[in-house]
Amino acid sequence: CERQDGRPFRQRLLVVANRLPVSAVRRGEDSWSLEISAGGLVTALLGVKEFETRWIGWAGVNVPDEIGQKALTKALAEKWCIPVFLDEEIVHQYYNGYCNNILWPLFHYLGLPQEDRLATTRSFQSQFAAYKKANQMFADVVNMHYEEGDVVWCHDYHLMYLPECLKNHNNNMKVGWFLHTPFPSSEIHRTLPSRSELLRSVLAADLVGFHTYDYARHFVSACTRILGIEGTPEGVEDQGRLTRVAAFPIGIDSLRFQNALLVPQVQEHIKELKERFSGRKVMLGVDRLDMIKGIPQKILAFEKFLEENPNWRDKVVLLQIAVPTRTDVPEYQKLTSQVHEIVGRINGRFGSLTAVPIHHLDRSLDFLALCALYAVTDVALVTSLRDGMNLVSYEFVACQEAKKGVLILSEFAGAAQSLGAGAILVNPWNITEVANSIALALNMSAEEREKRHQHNFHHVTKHTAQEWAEMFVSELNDTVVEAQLRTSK
Ligand code: ADQ
Repeated sequence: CERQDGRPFRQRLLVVANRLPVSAVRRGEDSWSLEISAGGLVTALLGVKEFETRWIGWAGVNVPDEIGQKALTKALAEKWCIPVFLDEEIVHQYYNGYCNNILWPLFHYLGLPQEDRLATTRSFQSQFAAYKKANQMFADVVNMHYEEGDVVWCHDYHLMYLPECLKNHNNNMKVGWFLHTPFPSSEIHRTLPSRSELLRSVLAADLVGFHTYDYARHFVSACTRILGIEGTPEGVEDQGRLTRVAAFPIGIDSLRFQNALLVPQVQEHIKELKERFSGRKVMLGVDRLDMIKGIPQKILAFEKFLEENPNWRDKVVLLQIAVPTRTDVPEYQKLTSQVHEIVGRINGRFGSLTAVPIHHLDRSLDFLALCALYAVTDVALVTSLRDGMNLVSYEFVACQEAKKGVLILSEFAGAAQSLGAGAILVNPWNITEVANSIALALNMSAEEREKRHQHNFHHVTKHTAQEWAEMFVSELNDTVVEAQLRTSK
């Protein structure tokens, strides 16, 4: 298919997410420096060559003045990014408030905020109003840049009100929405005061996607029970209009990880790590320091393992790399202190003058250092209490062709549905079960490890991030064509 000027036609994909895939730092009144932050979504979409992708989102900085906004808009355009400017008050109410304090814990089964119920109810209303206002601001930017034939792909719980805002403006727009977190059971979702409004808004999209079939099922049940409308094998149907609902499990760019292991600097680092931990098995945890990741539970299980297996005490080390997030929130500060306290106690109990059983780092590692760590690991521990998918488990598998290490994986991570046959699945709340699984993993025969690894490696290398993005967008295109055929009949 060609344009009139003879250039090949590539459909434009407008990816709308709360944050742009760049970090912006102001260098002067009208100058900015930008750094690409390569998260899973960016690498997924970089690999998709059949679309011309534009990103729309918040740059993560407050830019109150027009000169700064103009300069940032210009700088971002070179990275195919379009900013949405949010002021501090909106960010506080919409992002810190409604998104992170209400939707994030609720979707991970941690419930609504408990303290001072009346105050919460009052702030709930203003936070929801700010959420809707912010979503409308995203919609205004999309509308300004939309061209006929574009595909608009909205991402995550920050933008549940966006599909409705977009369709109200232009009902012919092709709109998809994908949730990166779990969608909880309808019994949990129904506790949310704005439960119906959010569901109705998401249903304005043409295609709604989740990581797993279970999350899609929970969403359809919530629509049936809360809105009283019908679920069908394809999705949800309301007054003759179908919203397609389906599972699209995300993947990673596995080749990027495999190739990184060939870089001389990484090989050198692997050699150093092997020497540093020689004679000991390496266990690894890599998480954002968030309640949902089950870090205290993981460390307590490791303590129980050391208690019950004295012969392993000087033969194993747990490396826990935890990137701090939301450091200004008291609950997260409490979590950090709790983790430090448990680690200190265990190192005091089981350490010696020359070695400690747990190395805990409160920081992010760069990509190549992370790959080297994955490669030298014997056992990876992912103990999320709930997790939409969990890409760390995929990244570990991608880096294990040589070692064929064991993955211990929470049954409450979406990844349990794809990597379950190769991993040891655990209930992270059951400390004894996790401790026993550590023993099982460390004592596993080479044949068993090989068999389990091959299963997972096949999955991770076959179902990539690029495939995920292509499948979602092509399903969205097909859904819209089918809907047009249905209405023209
Ligand atoms: P996250 O909750 O951020 O993502 P995850 O899927 O594990 O969780 O992705 C984290 C990413 O950050 C990985 O690429 C990992 O390498 C990186 N990372 C984590 N800790 C790090 C550290 N200490 N140093 C360097 N890098 C680190 C959300 C959902 C997930 C879902 C993804 C994608 O919560 O469930 O899998 O989106 O949809």
